[in-house]
Order: sequence, then C-alpha cells, then structure tokens
Amino acid sequence: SAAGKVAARGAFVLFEGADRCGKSTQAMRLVHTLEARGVEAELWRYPDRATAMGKMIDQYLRSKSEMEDGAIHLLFAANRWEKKALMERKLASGVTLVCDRYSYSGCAFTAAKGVDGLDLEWCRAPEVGLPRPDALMYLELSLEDAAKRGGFGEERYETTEMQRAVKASFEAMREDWWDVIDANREPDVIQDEVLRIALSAVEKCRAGRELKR
Ligand code: T5A
Ligand code: NA
Repeated sequence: SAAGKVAARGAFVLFEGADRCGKSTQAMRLVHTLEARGVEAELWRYPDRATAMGKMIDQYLRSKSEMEDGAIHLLFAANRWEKKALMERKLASGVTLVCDRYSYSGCAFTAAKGVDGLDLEWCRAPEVGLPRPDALMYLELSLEDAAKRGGFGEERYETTEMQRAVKASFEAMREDWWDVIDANREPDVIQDEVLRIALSAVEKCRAGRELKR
C-alpha cells in the first residue's frame, strides 16, 4: 500500500534526584549535545508552571498559597496528565524528550512529607497510565555535597529535613533499570556518562527494540 513510513519513536529521557544535584544543568546540556549530533530533542520540565494548573503549583511552591497535601499531590500529577497527549505525539513523531523531573519527584516529595495515609502506594496511583521513561538517570549527591552548591532557595521543600526524607523516598522507589549517576563530579564528566546513556536509549527506540525495564 501507499501507507507512509512510520517514524522511529523518540526517547523519553528523564533526570531525577533531590535538589541541587544538577538535573537542570545536565538536561539543558544534553539537549544541545543531542541536537548537535542530529538527534531532534526538546527540553521538558515538571512542574510545567506555564499552564493554569502550573500557576497554582508555582504559587504553592513559593508559599503564596496553601493547599492540602493530597490536593497539591494530585495537582502535580494532573499537570503531567494535561501534557500527556502532547508528550506522546512528540515521542511518536520521533522527537526525543529530555525531561527535568517527572512522576518520581512527584511521589518522592509527597511521600517525604510523612503525612498519614499519603504513603508511596497512594502517591503512585494517579501516576499510573502516564508515559514511562526509556531511561531514568538518578543523580546522586550527598546532602553535604549539595549544601556546598549554595544555600537553599526560598521555595517550599528546600530544607535539610525535607531533602533527607526525599532522598529516602527515592531510595525506596529505586528500580534495577535506573541509571544511578555520581553527581559529585565535574559537569563535563557527568555529561559524558549522561550522553552515552541517552544515545543508547535513542538507538533502542529507533530500532524499536525491547527496553530493559
Ligand atoms: N515537585 C516537583 C513535587 O513536589 N512534585 C512533583 O510532581 C514535581 C515535578 C520543583 C519543586 O517541586 C517539587 C520538587 C521541587 O521542590 P524545580 O523547579 O525542579 O523544583 O527545582 P529547582 O530549584 O529548579 O532545581 P533543583 O534545586 O532541583 O536543582 P537541579 O536542577 O538539580 O540543579 P541545577 O542544575 O540547577 O544546579 C544547582 C546548582 O549547582 C551547580 C549549578 O551551577 C547550580 O548553581 N551545579 C554544579 N556544581 C558543581 N558540580 C556540578 N556537577 C554541578 N552541576 C550543577
Ligand atoms: Na532544576
């Protein structure tokens, strides 16, 4: 038939980790490096503070508004759901999405609050059905080394106790297929490792091969 060729799928490449581990730095660099190598790539980040829901999240994070812990958790998840169809269209059209935080941050941060009833299992429920990453790079940095990168900002969750609990939640969620990256190195050294992992995910998606998870 005259049916067009199906475009190779782009890869969903995700960075996760506690605050100041270098996610944004690595994600931005990766997009540039991939593009320079002819891989069509876009930088995505969550929360997406540009949407109506994202604006409510932004207000909450900047402590300009208060919300029940369950409600803000669902809002973070809804902020991913509202972008789901677009994300899937982009991936299907062959664009690789380099994403700065996703569902794993969503679960790690809410669970870290230690609120009765809002355990990891509860946190995961609204994430089920969202796109799963083809590669998840967990940037690992000790609290001490993170502290060397400057003081906390003004946002909610930027306290030592919260960050300690967030790291514990990530540890509890950690699965074999994640790539754990030592984030306490020079950005260029980290980027070499990040690029290898991303290119391998891009190749697998292009070839339509079974992914390791
Ligand atoms: N959240 C998020 C939820 O509760 N639920 C959710 O569902 C989601 C998606 C969003 C907040 O919302 C929470 C989590 C967060 O609390 P954000 O906007 O992602 O927060 O957070 P930011 O404050 O922008 O980013 P982080 O603090 O997490 O920092 P990054 O992105 O990990 O680190 P980066 O790259 O900005 O670097 C931090 C500093 O370190 C330096 C950088 O120059 C910068 O100064 N640096 C290095 N220094 C030495 N060596 C290296 N290798 C370095 N790499 C970077
Ligand atoms: Na960031």
